[in-house]
Amino acid sequence: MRAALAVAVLVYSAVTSALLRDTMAPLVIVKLGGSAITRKATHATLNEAGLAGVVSAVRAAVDGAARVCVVHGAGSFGHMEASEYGIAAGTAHPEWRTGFARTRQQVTRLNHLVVGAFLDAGLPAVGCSPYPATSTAAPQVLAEAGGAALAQAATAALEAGLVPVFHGDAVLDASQGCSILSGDTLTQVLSERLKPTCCVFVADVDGVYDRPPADPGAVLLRDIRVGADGKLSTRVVTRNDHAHDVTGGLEAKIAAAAAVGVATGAPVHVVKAGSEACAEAVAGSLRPSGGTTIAAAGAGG
Ligand code: IP8
Repeated sequence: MRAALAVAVLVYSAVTSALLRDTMAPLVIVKLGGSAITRKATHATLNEAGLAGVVSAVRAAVDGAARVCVVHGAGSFGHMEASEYGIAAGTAHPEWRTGFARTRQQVTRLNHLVVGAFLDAGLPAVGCSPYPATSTAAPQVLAEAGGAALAQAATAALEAGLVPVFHGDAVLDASQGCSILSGDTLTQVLSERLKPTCCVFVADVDGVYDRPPADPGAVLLRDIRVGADGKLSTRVVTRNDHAHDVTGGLEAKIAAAAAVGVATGAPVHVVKAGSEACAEAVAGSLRPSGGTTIAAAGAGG
């Protein structure tokens, strides 16, 4: 009887310490920008090197016991179709249904390729689509049930030891019939509900610059603080170089990153795919050696 009790105590403590270790492992939400994993100017073309850089960072982070939830944008898979049929603005186009379906075909095709790259690296990645479980109440505003469903799907996948891979999508919308739900909004909603250790936006440049990075004299901003009102501590001049981008370009991305920082209190890193800083950030570093860290004013670090 005493031996049985001792065994039970041993099993119980092994199980609780495993659970504790799992819940204490860093949780990182990684947004792969369309500009990092696709060639934005060429229709439906992957940026193989950019994707490979991110896949190896996630592989190393998972090997180091981090839990990683991935979200990716559409890049050259979907923005062009969404733009042609005006899907972000609703159902005014006479053939919006065709445009909605074609946009989804492209983003899910990209999701299939991204998941494939993770699987090839030995990671148990599972594609998770916002449509049809999720809809928006207004553009970029998730219906309450949709936000809860996404967070629940991500949590269940992570608890099962899987790597969920969400993507920006075309969704039905209560205010205008249909809309585009960007990967940045998804990242924001998942971060608010999952409270990650940190959030990482992977880009095709080293971080956020004070002006477009190709402009003479552009300076990389290592730290940006965000006030409770969403105002940034530093002025950032942006320019949208991609006419097809239906979700607002860099300005919208910085706003989403800032909102994540304010809502979660966690640092948000903007790093380049394949860089050392990318590997560090994806592994859960609070202060990677490069890139830009966006954090709420008053947050530690
Ligand atoms: O590239 C857009 O997601 P994003 C998804 O993260 C589309 O803005 C175009 C269907």
